Amino acid sequence: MTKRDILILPDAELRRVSEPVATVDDGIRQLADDMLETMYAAPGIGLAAIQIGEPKRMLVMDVAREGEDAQPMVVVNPEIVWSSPELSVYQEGCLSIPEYYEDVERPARIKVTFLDREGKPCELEADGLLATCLQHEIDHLNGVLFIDHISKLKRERVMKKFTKQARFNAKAL
Ligand code: K1U
Ligand code: ZN
Repeated sequence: MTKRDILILPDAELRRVSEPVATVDDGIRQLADDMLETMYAAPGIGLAAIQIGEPKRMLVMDVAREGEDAQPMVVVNPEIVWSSPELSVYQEGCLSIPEYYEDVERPARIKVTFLDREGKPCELEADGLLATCLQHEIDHLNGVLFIDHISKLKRERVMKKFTKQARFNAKAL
């Protein structure tokens, strides 16, 4: 397992739409292991492949609470097949937008189909943090970031801050 670098806003790769995974093979399982290693080290509760520069429709998650056993999940080619009309608000963060948190409103419950790390078709009904995290990660597969769900004013402020920081880092190299 290898810890990989996480792309940071405003990296243009984060806006790329990821491609479906054709076959869940050893290469995909290796990538999933690298993603889990990277997510736990960050630390985070989710990670999409594009966040480490791999434009593939796959994500990893672990929403276990502190003190509970780890519950690593590998989710390949996810599709949201149902969303509840009720919404819920959760304060979200993103490993690609470090130290910025904002309330986001999303469907409270969703049903998702996907392939697991063995390539087996699965269906999952999720609520709470699991539903929020799944929607956040599936957005990444479509080049969407959680700041796209907040006000234009707040988004422009964040973009400005991270663009300035990236210019400063590039000069320091
Ligand atoms: O996609 C990502 O960048 C990961 C992101 C997932 C997420 C968090 C909150 C709501 C929706 C989706 C993170 O993991 S941010 C870090 C974080 O939430 C966290 C870090 C340490 C302990 C607990 C949570
Ligand atoms: Zn994110």
